[in-house]
Amino acid sequence: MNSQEIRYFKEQLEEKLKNCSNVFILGHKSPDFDSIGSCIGLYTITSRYKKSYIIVDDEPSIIESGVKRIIDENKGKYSFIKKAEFDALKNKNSLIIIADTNKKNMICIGDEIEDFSSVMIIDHHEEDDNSIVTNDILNSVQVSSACEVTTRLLSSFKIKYSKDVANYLLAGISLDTKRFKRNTSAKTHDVAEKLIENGADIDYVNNLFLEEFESFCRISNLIINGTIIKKYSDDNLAPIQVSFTLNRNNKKAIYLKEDYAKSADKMLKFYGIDAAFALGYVDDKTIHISARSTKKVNVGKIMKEVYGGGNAQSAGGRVVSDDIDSIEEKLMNSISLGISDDIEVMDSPPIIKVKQIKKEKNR
Ligand SMILES: [Mn+2]
Repeated sequence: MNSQEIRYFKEQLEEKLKNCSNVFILGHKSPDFDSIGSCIGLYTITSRYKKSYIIVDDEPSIIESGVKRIIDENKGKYSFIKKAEFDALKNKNSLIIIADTNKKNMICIGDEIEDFSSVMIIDHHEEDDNSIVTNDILNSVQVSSACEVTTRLLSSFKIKYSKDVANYLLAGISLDTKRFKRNTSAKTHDVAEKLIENGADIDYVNNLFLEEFESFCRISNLIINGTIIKKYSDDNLAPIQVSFTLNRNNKKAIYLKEDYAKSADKMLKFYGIDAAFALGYVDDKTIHISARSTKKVNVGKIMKEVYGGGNAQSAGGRVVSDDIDSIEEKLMNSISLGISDDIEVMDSPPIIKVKQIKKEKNR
């Protein structure tokens, strides 16, 4: 990506910013540091011209903690909106800018992107049949990250940005280069140098990574220390698999509310579970339950029975109790409520434990 391409794109962007009614910036689903950093960097440019919004439609409880911290720290500063708010604010003169992806299936607005005449993309990923068609795309797989491109755009606009913005952009580059170990060109270092000159702080970036790692450890610890998987069906070929995650080695252990949500989410994603429940304490007396499912099980119905509510695929609940076993039992006994009538619940379903690495006896 040479300077001429950056300059050309800058001119196109400037032109579109003058003519549009408002601006919507979005990255890919399940935002990472590169996605959120480039969105914020782009917002810094576009908000000087027109009212701008950043669309993040993911449920806050399952957004990775470092990214969530960036969003939470900036709630008042940038206009973060959900897809539903976008639907209310969009019009035919809106400018849509997509960062860190070029695929329709990776963005929360999906095929609706085709309804807009002004769509611009800043990316560093391969294009394919699912890519959004637009002339205004600044994309090269040679480039480290969307944040690298965004930083170059900021320089070409000669826009001064805050230390915070510099931090987020550096975090994005740091993530996608695995700390400057891959996809790193002289230009990447050049851009990083500019960010550091603008106040980016390596300690802040390292802390963001550390926070993500600590969250990963807590969630793994919760899952490994006591997830059981039950199968429900009268047809052994395709049983419905439901997981129950609870720290069985320390039932009084306290986790963050989002740890339960993320645990349930990970069970669906990595274990191919149809419905996942995670429960445990959020303080010394309150039990929190998070429930996630695919289309086969209505967890909202189940949670309505068990101290909570929600929709078919995402629900939760809270109860003050010192008897977590009975809460889990009630949950297990209510499963049939969320499973369609043509599937029977087996009398004594087999239980599988998520594998736990055995502790070495001799050290
Ligand atoms: Mn990226």
